[in-house]
Amino acid sequence: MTAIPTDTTALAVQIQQRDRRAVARAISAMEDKRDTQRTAQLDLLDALTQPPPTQKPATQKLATPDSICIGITGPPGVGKSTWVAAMARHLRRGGRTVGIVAVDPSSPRSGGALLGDRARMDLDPDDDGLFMRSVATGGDLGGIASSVYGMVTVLRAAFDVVIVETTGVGQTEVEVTHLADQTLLIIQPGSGDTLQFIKAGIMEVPDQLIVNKSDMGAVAVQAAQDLRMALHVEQQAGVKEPSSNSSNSSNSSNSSELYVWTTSATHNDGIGPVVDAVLHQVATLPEAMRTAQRRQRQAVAVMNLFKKEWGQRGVRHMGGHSVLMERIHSELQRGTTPWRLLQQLERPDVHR
Ligand SMILES: Nc1nc2c(ncn2[C@@H]2O[C@H](COP(=O)(O)OP(=O)(O)OP(=O)(O)O)[C@@H](O)[C@H]2O)c(=O)[nH]1
Ligand SMILES: [Mg+2]
Repeated sequence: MTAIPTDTTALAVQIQQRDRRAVARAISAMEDKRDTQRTAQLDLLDALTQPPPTQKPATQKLATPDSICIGITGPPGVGKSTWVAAMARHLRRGGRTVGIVAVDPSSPRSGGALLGDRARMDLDPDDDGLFMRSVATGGDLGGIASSVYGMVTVLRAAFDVVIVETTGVGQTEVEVTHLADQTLLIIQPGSGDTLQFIKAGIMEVPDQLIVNKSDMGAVAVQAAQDLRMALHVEQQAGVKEPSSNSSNSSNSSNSSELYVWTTSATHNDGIGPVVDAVLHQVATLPEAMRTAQRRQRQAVAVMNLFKKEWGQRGVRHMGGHSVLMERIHSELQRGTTPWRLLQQLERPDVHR
C-alpha cells in the first residue's frame, strides 16, 4: 500500500505541477482504506482544492473549478474504453492534458494493468500530458466509490480533463456520475438496451446519449431513432407528470436537452463533435450555475456514500433524509469539502 507523506502541501504542489510520480503515488494512496491514512488523505484533498499560498507557477492548477470531469458509462462491451481512448487522443490533439480513471468491475486488482491498458487503448506510453489508471472493484463498485472520488480530485488538480469510465447502468455506476460535470451514456445498437434504460429511469442521468458502433449500419440508425422516440415520449410524460423525486428534479440534465449522437469509436468517427460539444456546454455554463450544479451533485454523492456506510438507520439517526440533505447542502455552501463532510457524518455519534 502506498502511504501519503506527512508533507501533504508539498505533494499537492507536485501534483498541481503534473509530476507523474506524485500523481501516481497519490492515486494509489487513495485506495488505502487504513484508518491511519485517513487524515493524510483528507489533508491532501484539502490542499489540492485550496489556492496555493504564493507564487503560483503557470502549470499549477486547482482541482476545482478549472478542470472538467466527464463520466463515461454504459453496459459491458459497448466500446467505452475504445471511446475514451479516441476522446483522449482528440483532447491531446487540441492541447488539453487528460487524466483517466477506468473502473473495472472484473479485474481482481488495481494498477498493475496500467501499461497494458495504455497499449490496448492505443495511447502513447510516453505522453506526459496523459495519465491513466485502472481501478479494480472486485465486483463491488460501492466499496471503492469514495476512493474514486479522491482519485478524481487528484487528477483534477493535475489535468485539464478527467475522464471516469464505469461499466454498467446500475445504481452505483449512476452514483459515480455525480463526480462528473457531464455524463455520457454509451449504448450498443440492437441490444435492447434502449428499452431497459427507459424502464430503469436511467434516461434522467446522462447529459449525452451515444449510440456507438455506427459502422454496424442500419441497426445503429434504428437504435438512435428508438432512443429519440423514447426521449420524446418521456418528455411528453414529464410535462404531464413532473418528477416527485427531488434528487432527480434538480439534476441538470433532462430529456429535452438530451441529444442522441451516433459514433464509431474504432473508426474514430463522430467522437470529436461530441467531445467539443461537451466542453463547450461545460465552459459556457454560467459560473453560478456550474457551482450550483456541482454542489448539487456533490450533495447527492455525499448522501449516497453516507447511506452506503450507515444505511437507512444512519439516515434516521441524523434526523431523516431531508434534515440530513439540508445539513449536507449548508455545509457544502459554507465551503466544507465533500470528503471532510463525509468524515464528519461518518461518525454521527461524535458529531451530533
Ligand atoms: N464495430 C465496432 N466495434 C467497436 C467499436 N467500439 C468498440 N468496439 C469493439 O467492441 C469491443 C469492446 O470494446 P471496449 O472498448 O473494450 O468496450 P467497453 O465498453 O470498454 O467494455 P468493458 O469495459 O468491458 O465494459 C472491442 O472488441 C472493440 O474493438 C465501434 O465503434 N465499432
Ligand atoms: Mg472498458
